[in-house]
Amino acid sequence: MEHTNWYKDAVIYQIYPRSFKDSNDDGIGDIQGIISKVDYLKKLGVNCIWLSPVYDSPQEDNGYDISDYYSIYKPFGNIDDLKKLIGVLHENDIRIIMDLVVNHTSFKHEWFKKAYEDKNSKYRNYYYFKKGKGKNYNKKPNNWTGFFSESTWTRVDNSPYYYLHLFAKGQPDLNWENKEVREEVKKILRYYLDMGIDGFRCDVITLISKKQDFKSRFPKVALTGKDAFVNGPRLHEFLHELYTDVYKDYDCMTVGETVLSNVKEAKELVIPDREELSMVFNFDHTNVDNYFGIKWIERKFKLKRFKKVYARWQKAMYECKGWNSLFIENHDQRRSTGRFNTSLDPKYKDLSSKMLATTYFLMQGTPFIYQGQELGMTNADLKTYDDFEDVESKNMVTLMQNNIFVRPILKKSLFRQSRDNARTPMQWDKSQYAGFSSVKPWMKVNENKNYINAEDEIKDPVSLFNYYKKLIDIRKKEAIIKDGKYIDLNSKSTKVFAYKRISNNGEIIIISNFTNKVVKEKLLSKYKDYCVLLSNYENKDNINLRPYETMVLKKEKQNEHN
Ligand code: ISL
Ligand code: CA
Repeated sequence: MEHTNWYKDAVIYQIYPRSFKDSNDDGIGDIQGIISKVDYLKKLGVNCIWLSPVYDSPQEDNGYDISDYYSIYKPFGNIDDLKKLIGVLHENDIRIIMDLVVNHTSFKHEWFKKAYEDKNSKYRNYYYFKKGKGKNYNKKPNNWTGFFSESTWTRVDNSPYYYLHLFAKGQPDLNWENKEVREEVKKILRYYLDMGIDGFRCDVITLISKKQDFKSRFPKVALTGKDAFVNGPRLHEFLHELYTDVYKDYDCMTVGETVLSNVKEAKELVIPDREELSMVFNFDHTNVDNYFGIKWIERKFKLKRFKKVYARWQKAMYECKGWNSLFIENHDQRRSTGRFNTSLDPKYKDLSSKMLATTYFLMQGTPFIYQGQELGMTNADLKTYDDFEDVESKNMVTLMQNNIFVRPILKKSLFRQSRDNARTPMQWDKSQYAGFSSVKPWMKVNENKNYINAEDEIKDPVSLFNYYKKLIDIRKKEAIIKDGKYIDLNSKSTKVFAYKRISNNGEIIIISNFTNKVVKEKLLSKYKDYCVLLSNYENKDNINLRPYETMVLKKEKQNEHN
């Protein structure tokens, strides 16, 4: 099957089903709810959705813990609903990629249940069970720590054995060394591709291969053992195997969530000849406001650092002909409004959100929009520990309760960084539950639904929503955005982000003021003859940029002037 690389022309909208739209008044979003909003997606102009997990799951990690890959979590609907959704989307020329969570399953998966109960079951080898150390095996097999601030080992009741989980206890890691596990994964892939799914967002795909020594590693502040479980020795081999045995037969795409990978490692996953993944989803730019990639340790945002990260990734991907994703939000990140130097001040909120949107959207790669981002939705109003829903946040609370030394440092950053911030119900209108549901939703609706909601945004011609529509249009019209080379125009400026996209088709300039002050900018006079494709202010000045001003400029072809 020929691969058309359609994903290079895609604008992908991420749906977190639990919080998108409730169709049957139980307070939980569902697939029928998504179907009822396809016209909204169409209006926005996106041409692909990424559906966060809808599979059957005990929801310890909101679906990133799957107990049955072939059925749907009941409150979300059933397989027929999913088929209907695929059909309706396709009729509207919108593709759909699903979340593929195969680094781990849920501990309620049949495979794990059998493995846990019976040491001699063949499923034992689907996971990692290792004997503990010391007298009575009371010590864990090694000192690794996982992503949710706890040991990666949980003991099997009344047994010397422990099982490995890089995430929560309810998310045991699959043993990819076992060929049978890989065959199971291929079966899942084919099942959904044959159903009409257009591709997969591959959850924590850089963790699937582990160094097999299972030795303790030098202790780290977080993620001790990561050199043994990130970008492991057989990662490339496993991905290539999935490609040759499955992906190559479908015109599908794969986007790998490449946690903890640097540019060099990421490139190796997407160089087309290697036949592994279509694109990567990296976090270097979302780590600019923390230290050591640890989100709990806050670091002041510096524009120069932000630009440097983008320049590095843009250059690397262009040169290796790989492909990147462009995003500023997802279900694991706090909202971008109020982040990356943008402002929550009502005077500047919209202006600065448009500015950030323009800046990331027109680079090379496939842009993603996380639900509500197009409305300028803001962080959840989290006040007490009881407000947390997310397993990661709850684990942090336990950690703080057990360790008074870390408490003062972590408390503030927990509220600031909790993943719950991005998971509040979608704000459709001003009604009591924001049009998400007619009953009290599973998570509290943000009070600001009264002035941040889809209904108002759609009506207002200069809203953020309508601005995103224009950005999407520009991407559709201008081939330079897809193919052009990226050139940083003023890497030294601490206030202005400016870059050029250039190809045989011409050039496009993006200039953004990341401050709330007027800034003198030489580039304005340099490009004064270029025409303005889009801006968040009405008339352009050729000397100064106004607070959070952003513009997209294009050099007209010579003959177009005549
Ligand atoms: O959000 C994070 C921690 O603060 C990230 O490190 C996150 O855990 C990492 O990006 C992996 O995320 C993905 O896999 C997790 C799941 O909880 C996330 O929602 C998912 O996006 C385990 O499946
Ligand atoms: Ca529902």
